[in-house]
Amino acid sequence: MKKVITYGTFDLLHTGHINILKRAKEYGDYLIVAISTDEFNDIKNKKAYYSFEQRKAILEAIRYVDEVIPEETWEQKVEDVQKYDIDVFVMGDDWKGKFDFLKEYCEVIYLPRTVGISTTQIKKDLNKAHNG
Ligand code: C2G
Repeated sequence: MKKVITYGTFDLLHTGHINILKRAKEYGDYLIVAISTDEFNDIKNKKAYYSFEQRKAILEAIRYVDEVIPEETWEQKVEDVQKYDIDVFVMGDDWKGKFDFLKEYCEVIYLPRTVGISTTQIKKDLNKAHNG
């Protein structure tokens, strides 16, 4: 069984997230998503609208996702790839090159981001609509 892993916050789920999950799954038979905990989001300076539990439940409902694990540190990726016997690591290309150190453990793929959508933009648009 070919196993794929990807990492992220996946807050306010949108089609950019769905696209990368769908495409990541195409590289194997089993997709693990390591979703950032609220504590790790603090380290990433990201404030998610949904809690870890909510974001985890939402991801587990997606047909392309087979398993969701917590992402708690930047350093856990090598351990995860070995522990879960991962063949392919996939990330959006805003991360291009950042995880090439994983190439000695698995295939590393950076996929083009979906243009025109982001959680940050959604929040901005909603604030504008609400505050006029
Ligand atoms: N993404 C995308 N297109 C978008 C928005 C996001 O392809 N329009 C991808 C990102 O490139 C990433 C994934 O969706 O691969 C999740 O995005 P985020 O939740 O923003 O994740 P990020 O904060 O980049 O966290 O250790 C890695 C980090 O946890 C990645």
